[in-house]
Amino acid sequence: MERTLIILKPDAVQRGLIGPIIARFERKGLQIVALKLTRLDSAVARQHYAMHEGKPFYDGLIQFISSGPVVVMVLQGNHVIETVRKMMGATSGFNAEPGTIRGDFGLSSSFNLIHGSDSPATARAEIARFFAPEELLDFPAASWPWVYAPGERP
Ligand code: D4T
Repeated sequence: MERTLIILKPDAVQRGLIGPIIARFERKGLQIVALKLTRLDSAVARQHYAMHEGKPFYDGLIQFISSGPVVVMVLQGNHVIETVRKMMGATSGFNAEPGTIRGDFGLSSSFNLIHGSDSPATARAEIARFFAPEELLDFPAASWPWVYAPGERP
Protein backbone atom coordinates (compact mmCIF):
# COMPACT_ATOMS: atom_id res chain seq x y z
CA MET A 1 0.00 0.00 0.00
CA GLU A 2 1.10 3.53 -0.73
CA ARG A 3 2.13 5.98 2.00
CA THR A 4 2.33 9.78 2.10
CA LEU A 5 3.70 12.41 4.47
CA ILE A 6 1.29 15.07 5.70
CA ILE A 7 2.12 18.25 7.61
CA LEU A 8 -0.65 20.21 9.29
CA LYS A 9 1.01 23.61 9.20
CA PRO A 10 1.20 26.14 12.08
CA ASP A 11 -1.98 27.93 10.92
CA ALA A 12 -3.98 24.67 11.05
CA VAL A 13 -2.70 23.94 14.57
CA GLN A 14 -3.32 27.47 15.88
CA ARG A 15 -6.79 27.65 14.33
CA GLY A 16 -7.92 24.42 16.00
CA LEU A 17 -8.21 22.54 12.72
CA ILE A 18 -6.17 19.43 13.60
CA GLY A 19 -9.30 17.45 14.43
CA PRO A 20 -11.48 18.56 11.50
CA ILE A 21 -8.69 17.86 8.98
CA ILE A 22 -7.72 14.46 10.41
CA ALA A 23 -11.43 13.55 10.56
CA ARG A 24 -11.67 14.00 6.79
CA PHE A 25 -8.84 11.52 6.22
CA GLU A 26 -10.36 8.99 8.64
CA ARG A 27 -13.79 9.33 7.04
CA LYS A 28 -12.23 8.76 3.62
CA GLY A 29 -10.93 5.39 4.83
CA LEU A 30 -7.25 6.30 4.98
CA GLN A 31 -5.16 4.78 7.74
CA ILE A 32 -2.87 6.77 10.08
CA VAL A 33 0.36 4.80 10.56
CA ALA A 34 2.44 7.54 12.28
CA LEU A 35 1.55 10.82 14.00
CA LYS A 36 3.26 13.46 16.14
CA LEU A 37 3.12 17.11 17.22
CA THR A 38 6.48 18.75 16.67
CA ARG A 39 8.19 21.92 15.55
CA LEU A 40 10.37 22.28 12.44
CA ASP A 41 13.62 24.07 13.07
CA SER A 42 14.96 26.26 10.30
CA ALA A 43 17.38 23.56 9.02
CA VAL A 44 14.64 20.94 8.59
CA ALA A 45 12.32 23.54 7.06
CA ARG A 46 14.99 24.50 4.51
CA GLN A 47 15.60 20.85 3.67
CA HIS A 48 11.88 20.19 3.27
CA TYR A 49 11.35 23.16 0.94
CA ALA A 50 14.76 23.05 -0.80
CA MET A 51 13.10 22.93 -4.24
CA HIS A 52 11.72 26.44 -3.65
CA GLU A 53 15.03 28.06 -2.65
CA GLY A 54 15.51 31.35 -4.49
CA LYS A 55 11.82 31.92 -5.13
CA PRO A 56 10.31 35.19 -3.85
CA PHE A 57 8.17 33.44 -1.24
CA TYR A 58 10.95 31.15 0.07
CA ASP A 59 12.10 33.16 3.12
CA GLY A 60 8.52 33.79 4.25
CA LEU A 61 7.70 30.11 3.75
CA ILE A 62 10.61 28.98 5.96
CA GLN A 63 9.67 31.54 8.61
CA PHE A 64 6.02 30.45 8.55
CA ILE A 65 6.52 26.68 8.62
CA SER A 66 8.93 26.96 11.58
CA SER A 67 6.85 29.57 13.46
CA GLY A 68 4.90 27.16 15.66
CA PRO A 69 3.93 23.56 16.31
CA VAL A 70 2.95 21.36 13.38
CA VAL A 71 1.42 17.89 13.17
CA VAL A 72 3.32 15.46 10.98
CA MET A 73 1.72 12.18 10.04
CA VAL A 74 1.93 9.31 7.61
CA LEU A 75 -1.23 8.15 5.90
CA GLN A 76 -1.56 4.82 4.14
CA GLY A 77 -4.02 3.61 1.51
CA ASN A 78 -4.41 2.67 -2.12
CA HIS A 79 -3.48 5.70 -4.28
CA VAL A 80 -3.11 7.75 -1.10
CA ILE A 81 -0.73 10.35 -2.58
CA GLU A 82 -3.11 11.44 -5.36
CA THR A 83 -6.15 11.09 -3.09
CA VAL A 84 -4.70 13.42 -0.46
CA ARG A 85 -3.55 15.97 -3.05
CA LYS A 86 -7.12 16.12 -4.36
CA MET A 87 -8.51 16.46 -0.83
CA MET A 88 -6.05 19.32 -0.11
CA GLY A 89 -7.08 21.38 -3.13
CA ALA A 90 -5.12 24.04 -5.03
CA THR A 91 -2.18 25.75 -3.29
CA SER A 92 -4.10 28.96 -2.60
CA GLY A 93 -7.20 28.80 -0.44
CA PHE A 94 -8.70 31.48 -2.67
CA ASN A 95 -8.40 29.25 -5.76
CA ALA A 96 -9.07 25.91 -4.06
CA GLU A 97 -12.45 24.35 -4.81
CA PRO A 98 -15.08 24.21 -2.06
CA GLY A 99 -15.10 20.71 -0.61
CA THR A 100 -11.31 20.61 -0.41
CA ILE A 101 -9.42 21.31 2.82
CA ARG A 102 -7.87 24.54 1.55
CA GLY A 103 -11.09 25.50 -0.24
CA ASP A 104 -13.20 25.07 2.88
CA PHE A 105 -10.82 26.40 5.55
CA GLY A 106 -8.49 29.01 4.01
CA LEU A 107 -8.08 32.13 1.89
CA SER A 108 -4.30 32.52 1.74
CA SER A 109 -1.71 31.15 -0.69
CA SER A 110 1.02 30.99 1.94
CA PHE A 111 -0.96 30.15 5.10
CA ASN A 112 -2.43 27.14 3.33
CA LEU A 113 -2.92 24.73 6.22
CA ILE A 114 -1.49 21.48 4.91
CA HIS A 115 1.34 19.84 3.00
CA GLY A 116 1.11 16.46 1.29
CA SER A 117 3.83 14.61 -0.65
CA ASP A 118 3.48 14.95 -4.41
CA SER A 119 5.05 11.69 -5.68
CA PRO A 120 6.14 8.26 -4.40
CA ALA A 121 9.82 9.27 -4.42
CA THR A 122 9.09 12.48 -2.52
CA ALA A 123 6.89 10.61 -0.05
CA ARG A 124 9.70 8.14 0.73
CA ALA A 125 12.21 10.96 1.34
CA GLU A 126 9.77 13.05 3.39
CA ILE A 127 8.64 10.14 5.57
CA ALA A 128 12.30 9.33 6.33
CA ARG A 129 12.91 13.01 7.18
CA PHE A 130 10.32 13.02 9.96
CA PHE A 131 10.01 9.43 11.21
CA ALA A 132 12.39 6.66 12.22
CA PRO A 133 11.40 3.27 10.72
CA GLU A 134 10.22 1.97 14.10
CA GLU A 135 7.75 4.88 14.42
CA LEU A 136 5.79 3.62 11.39
CA LEU A 137 3.21 1.10 12.58
CA ASP A 138 2.22 -1.73 10.30
CA PHE A 139 -1.19 -3.06 11.31
CA PRO A 140 -4.33 -4.22 9.48
CA ALA A 141 -7.08 -1.58 9.84
CA ALA A 142 -10.38 -3.01 11.08
CA SER A 143 -12.16 -0.96 8.40
CA TRP A 144 -10.30 -2.45 5.42
CA PRO A 145 -12.85 -5.19 4.62
CA TRP A 146 -15.49 -2.46 4.21
CA VAL A 147 -13.33 0.25 2.63
CA TYR A 148 -11.85 -1.98 -0.09
CA ALA A 149 -13.58 -4.58 -2.26
CA PRO A 150 -11.94 -8.04 -2.20
CA GLY A 151 -9.78 -7.45 -5.30
CA GLU A 152 -8.54 -4.11 -4.00
CA ARG A 153 -7.76 -5.21 -0.47
CA PRO A 154 -4.22 -4.87 0.93
P1 D4T B 1 3.03 22.14 -0.25
O1 D4T B 1 4.38 21.90 -0.92
O2 D4T B 1 3.17 22.91 1.02
O3 D4T B 1 2.28 20.87 -0.11
O4 D4T B 1 2.14 23.04 -1.21
P2 D4T B 1 1.79 22.84 -2.73
O5 D4T B 1 2.48 21.62 -3.28
O6 D4T B 1 0.32 22.91 -2.89
O7 D4T B 1 2.40 24.13 -3.36
P3 D4T B 1 3.89 24.50 -3.81
O8 D4T B 1 4.79 23.30 -3.69
O9 D4T B 1 3.80 25.19 -5.12
O10 D4T B 1 4.30 25.57 -2.71
C1 D4T B 1 4.95 25.19 -1.52
C2 D4T B 1 4.53 26.12 -0.42
O11 D4T B 1 4.93 27.43 -0.67
C3 D4T B 1 3.92 28.34 -0.30
N1 D4T B 1 3.73 29.34 -1.35
C4 D4T B 1 3.60 28.91 -2.63
C5 D4T B 1 3.72 30.66 -1.03
O12 D4T B 1 3.85 31.04 0.17
N2 D4T B 1 3.55 31.59 -2.01
C6 D4T B 1 3.39 31.22 -3.31
O13 D4T B 1 3.25 32.11 -4.19
C7 D4T B 1 3.41 29.83 -3.64
C8 D4T B 1 3.26 29.36 -5.07
C9 D4T B 1 2.75 27.51 -0.12
C10 D4T B 1 3.07 26.21 -0.24
